Amino acid sequence: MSLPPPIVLSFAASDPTGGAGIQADILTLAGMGCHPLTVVTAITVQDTTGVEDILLLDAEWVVDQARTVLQDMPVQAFKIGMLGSVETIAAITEVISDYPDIPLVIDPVLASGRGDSFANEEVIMAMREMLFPQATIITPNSLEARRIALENEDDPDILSLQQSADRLLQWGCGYVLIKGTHENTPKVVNTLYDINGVVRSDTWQRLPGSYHGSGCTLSSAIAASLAHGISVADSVYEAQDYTWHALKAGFRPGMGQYIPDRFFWMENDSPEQPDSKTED
Ligand code: PXL
Repeated sequence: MSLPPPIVLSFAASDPTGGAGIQADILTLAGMGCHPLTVVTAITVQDTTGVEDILLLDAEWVVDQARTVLQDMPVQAFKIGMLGSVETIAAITEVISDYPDIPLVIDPVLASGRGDSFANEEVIMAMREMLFPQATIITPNSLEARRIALENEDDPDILSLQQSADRLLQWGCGYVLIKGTHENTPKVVNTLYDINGVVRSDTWQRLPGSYHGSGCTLSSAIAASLAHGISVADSVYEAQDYTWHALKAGFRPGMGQYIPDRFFWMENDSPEQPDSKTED
C-alpha cells in the first residue's frame, strides 16, 4: 500500500458548474497531488452565466462534517472559501483553533467574478475579527482587499493596495496576497505582503476572456503547495504558475465564463512559459 498524499480540508460552497467553489478546490487539490477533504458550507444554484440562488447550511452541519473527518484523518492544510453567515464563521473558527500549527489559506470571497454578492457587512466583520487572526495567508483580489480594509462602507478613503494590505495584516494574518486582475494595469501584478512590506510581486500577461473559479483555483493551489511542505513565498509562486496554466488551457463549456482546466498538465508535458493573468 502506498503512503497517503498530503491531505487538505476545504470549507467552501458547492458550485454545480464545476468551475468554482468546492468542485474547483477538489480538482485543484487533486491536480496538485493532494487528497481533498470537503466541508460544504452552502449550496448554490448557478450556471456559467450567474448565480440564481444560495442555500446556507446550518453551522452545526458544517462543524459536524469537519469534526468527523478531522477525528479520522490528519490534515496538512486548511482552505476556506465562501462562508455565508456569521454563525458558520464562528463555528469554523472554533474548529480551526484546535489546529494552530496547520497552515490556513483564506480566500475571502465577497462576490462571484460576475458580481453576485456572497457577503454582507456582518460577514466581513466576522471574517476580519475571528478568522483572519488564524490565517497563514489570505488571498483577496484588489477590490476585496479595499472593501475589507475599510472600517465601514461609507469610508471615503481610497486606499492604496499597500495601505489595504497593512490594515488586513493588522487583523493578524501572516501574509496577504493581493491579486491585481481588476487593476487598470497592462499586466496583472499579484503582490504578497507581510508585516514588513512586500515579500514578492509577480507579473503576468493578461489573457483574453473571463474565467469562473480562478480565485478558488489559486487559493487551493497555495494550500496544496503548503501541504507539500513548501514555504509561503514559494507556494504563492507555484500556485500562480499552476493557475496561469489552468486558465490558459481553459475551456468554455456553456454560454458564460471560461472554466480553468486544472489537469492541463495531462495534455501537454511542456507547457508554455507563464506570462499571463489570474482572474476571479
Ligand atoms: O469564485 C468565487 C466563488 C466561490 N464559491 C462559489 C462560487 C464562486 C463564484 O461564483 O460560486 C460557490
